[in-house]
Parts: sequence; structure tokens; C-alpha cells
Amino acid sequence: ILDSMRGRLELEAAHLNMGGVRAYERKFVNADRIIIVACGTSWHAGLVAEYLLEDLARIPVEVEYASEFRYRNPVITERDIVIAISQSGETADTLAAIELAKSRGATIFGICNVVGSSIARATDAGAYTHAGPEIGVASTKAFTAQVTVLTLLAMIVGHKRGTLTDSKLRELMVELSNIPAKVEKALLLNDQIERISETFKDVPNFLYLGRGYNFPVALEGALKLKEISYIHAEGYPAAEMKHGPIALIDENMPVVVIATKDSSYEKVVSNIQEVKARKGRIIAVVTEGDTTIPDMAEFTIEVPATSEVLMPLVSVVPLQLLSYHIAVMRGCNVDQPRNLAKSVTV
Ligand code: F1P
Repeated sequence: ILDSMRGRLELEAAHLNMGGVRAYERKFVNADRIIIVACGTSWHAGLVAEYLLEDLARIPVEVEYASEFRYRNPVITERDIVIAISQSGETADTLAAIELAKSRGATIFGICNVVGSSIARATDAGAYTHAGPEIGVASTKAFTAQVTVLTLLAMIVGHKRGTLTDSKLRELMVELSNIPAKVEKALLLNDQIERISETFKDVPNFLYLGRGYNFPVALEGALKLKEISYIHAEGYPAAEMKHGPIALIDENMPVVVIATKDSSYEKVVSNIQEVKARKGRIIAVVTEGDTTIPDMAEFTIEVPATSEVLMPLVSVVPLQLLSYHIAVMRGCNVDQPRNLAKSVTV
């Protein structure tokens, strides 16, 4: 099914070499657990993969900051698979995490963008994202490509394990082939987001909230803003807000809520009500045609509908645009942010 559908995919990332997955298919199918190691944006792609692999393949997943994992004494067995994700393929923390897992017998699967990079060479197998060079230091299209690879991986493994039915697989493949057009449509939000950015360019803080598949997207939105505009931003699972961050909300706090139509929609709507009750300034990312949230939010950004499991590929785009425009308006160099290196090799 995958082979016949692959011809329909237009995403550059879909040309990836999934041969690496096929060669280690049995390992993946029998894995007791998958441990994902990565840093920064790649770590956020790993968090999306946790939802994907649990939902579609029913494999327990742990997502670890490589920068912390490398100094721990983790319990790793030969039945574990470690997935290392890195755009540059040169991140020293991720490389060290790989070496540690390897020394304890795990199989290492890499997802890198740069062909022949150190991480690609250190792994047992892998899939390249082939997303082209990242011009700027902060990852953007690498995130989309990594999530695409991880989605395909979860689909292949889930299908083999019998946790993803033929019809569900086919449905997801068809929707995946629609994603490039939906991302194009999300990019048309550019002018609207530029206008919204004008309102918020001078604020000192931002909060980002999301649930489920949109929780890692909230983290990624906050990281992009920090990285390129130097505004302090926090990403949180929306349900965690009441456990602390709610104290921060007043009439000066912009709160970006990713509230697309999915299984946690109703709960996100109540989170928006909680923010509104405290006069927070709500910028909501919603599914096209939503009639409830626009009445509650100061700004509403509509993205095309898609399957819940594929939504991060679409919902991250307006957040990247928001960070970009705010950074440009603040006079920041979006391609070379201060203090950041393309690959962190120390
Ligand atoms: C990891 C990362 C990027 C971030 C910045 C610093 O890089 O944290 O996500 O945007 O470039 O490095 P990589 O391992 O994915 O190359």
C-alpha cells in the first residue's frame, strides 16, 4: 500500500529513503520500547513521535533531551531502539547520547538532514529527511520533514504490528498526500500574521498552550520566538496551566492557543475561557470554519482541517510565521540569531 501511495506524495521529505526502516523492520516490530534522543526543535519532533508511535504502533516511547540523557545512567537493553533526531547531524549532545546507548547494546536509528554527517555515520540505520539546507540557524522546515519521516515510520511499524488497519493506513496516506497543499494554504496566512505581529512586537512575554499533538507544537512555537526574537516565551500543555502558569495571566499576557478541531477540542475551549476570564490576550490557531473560538479570542488564525495525527505539520506554520515577523519588526537577524550556532558541537 505504501509503495503504491508513495507516488502520490509531493512533500520533498517523502522522497526519503525509508529503506533503513525496512531493513530493521523486525527490530521495530518487536521493540519493547523506543527511546528518542534529540535537542531543541528536533526534540519537539521527537515529542510528536511519542504520540504517533503510541497511537499508531502501540509501542512505549520515552523522549529524552540528549544533553541530559548522555550524563545519566539509563537502563537500556538490547531490545531497545534509540531514535536520534538531528537536522545538522553534528550536535555533540545527541552524538554522545548515541554512543552511550550503543555501548549498552541498543539499536540506533538516525533521522538526519545532512547526508554523511557524524550522527548519520554513528547510527545502525536511518532515514534522511532531504529537506534541503536550513538557511537560518533556527530549524523550521527540518521540523516538518522530521515529523513527516516519523509519521511514515509510525505508520509502517503500526501496520506491521497489526495496530494500524489497512483502511486506516490508506486513509492516513491519502491525507498525508494532501498535506503539501494544506501547508501552502497555511503560508497564505502570512499577511494576516504580519498584522498580528505588529500588535505584539514589544511585549516582554508570551505563553503558548496546546493539548495532545498540539502540545509539542506549543513548545516549538515558544522556542522559535525565543530563538529569533529574544522574547521570553513558555510553552505548556494547556491542562498544566492551572498548575502554575495561570498566575502569569493578566491583561498584558499574550497567550497563543493551538485549538484545532480534534479529540481535545472541548477541553481546549475551556482553557481559553480560563484565560479570557483573567483578561489574557488570546491568539487562537483554529481549524477553518470554527465558529466558537473567534468570539472568545482577540485574534483568530484559521488553518486547513486535517487528521488529528497530522495536524502538527500544518499548525506549526502560523507559529513560525509569527516568530519571523515579530523578530523582523524588532530588528533581529532571523537567520543568525545571537548566541546560537547552526550545529552545537561542544
Ligand atoms: C538542534 C538545535 C536546533 C536549534 C539550534 C541549535 O540541532 O537545538 O533545534 O534550532 O540550531 O541546535 P540539530 O541537532 O537538530 O541539528
